[in-house]
Amino acid sequence: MPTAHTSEMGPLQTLFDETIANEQRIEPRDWMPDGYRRSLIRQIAQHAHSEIIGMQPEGNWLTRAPSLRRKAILMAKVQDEAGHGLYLYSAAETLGADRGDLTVQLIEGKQKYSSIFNYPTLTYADVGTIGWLVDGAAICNQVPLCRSSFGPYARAMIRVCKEESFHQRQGYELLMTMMRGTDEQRAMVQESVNRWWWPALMMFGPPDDESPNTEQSMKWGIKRHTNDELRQRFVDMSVPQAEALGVTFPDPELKWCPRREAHDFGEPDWAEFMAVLKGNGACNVERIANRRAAHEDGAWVREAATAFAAREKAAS
Ligand code: BYC
Repeated sequence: MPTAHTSEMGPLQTLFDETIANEQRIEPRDWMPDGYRRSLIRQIAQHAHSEIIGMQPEGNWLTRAPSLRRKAILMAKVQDEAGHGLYLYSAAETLGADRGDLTVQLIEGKQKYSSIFNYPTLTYADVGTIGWLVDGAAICNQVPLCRSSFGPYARAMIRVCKEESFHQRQGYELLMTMMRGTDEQRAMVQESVNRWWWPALMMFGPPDDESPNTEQSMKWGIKRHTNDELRQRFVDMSVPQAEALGVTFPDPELKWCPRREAHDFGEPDWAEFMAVLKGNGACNVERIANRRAAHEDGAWVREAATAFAAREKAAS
């Protein structure tokens, strides 16, 4: 027996379902189920937080870049990540979320950000490896999100993906340059790849049978592929790139499977993944402390901007 609420929403729900089935976009003013709105805010906020927190591991090397050219490239990249965070917070705002609230939820540990940014950057090779593997994984995950059913999210992803492709190529070029250098530089690249490979695979989320959100998100067209499908795609895409670079991945089970026409590979350490999600990774505490300090130190800027906007409004 439908409740008064569902029968009231019936025609709107039907229109929503048809829009999704016809691969058209849901826009902010359209009616949408509460669960769709909540799930989008959850994913978009987590994505925005990842971009902002993701500035820290690479930002760590800005003052120690090996040349002016590398410094300029890295500054531009880190700045791009800030821009991505801002587009994404704006997309979340079109769903009724408040940017200030989202930031508070992040610094109070109530909303997640990508596990990958809780690992330390120990050498300059990590800047290259993050570009190649972390931005590479991000592209693999985010290109399908350009077809996400929610308009503002999908449109934000188009620009983000264009910029991420640049990031990936700069990382690969940095590593290629190091691989053409000394034995010590080559060893530095291999050591860095060894540390980042497994965390990069974890970026795609838990295995499908342990992913509570995937099924519904796929039905709603928010996600277009499952976590395992994208992880497989990333492995297949990365193997020839590693060969061209002259590095190996730290996985003895990694090999081509002619039957599946894909690579077999080992299982990431899911216990480590869960520990990082619970706040126990190497850098969780530091990342949040830095973000909190930046937020508190920036209070005067927000106050000044608000006062200025109010004065301009009063004068007009
Ligand atoms: N890290 O049911 P599941 C970047 C959470 S930015 C932390 O599979 P879903 C870059 C998940 O949120 C990279 N948490 O979830 C930036 C869920 O928890 P809640 C960020 C993770 O949403 C700067 C629970 O685990 N990219 O690349 O269907 C420099 C169960 O998971 C992770 C995005 O955010 C993780 N790795 O799928 C360079 C892309 N994985 O919320 C690069 C957009 C899962 O239920 N997001 N969790 O408490 C997505 O595509 C999806 O949200 C995910 C997860 C594939 C990440």
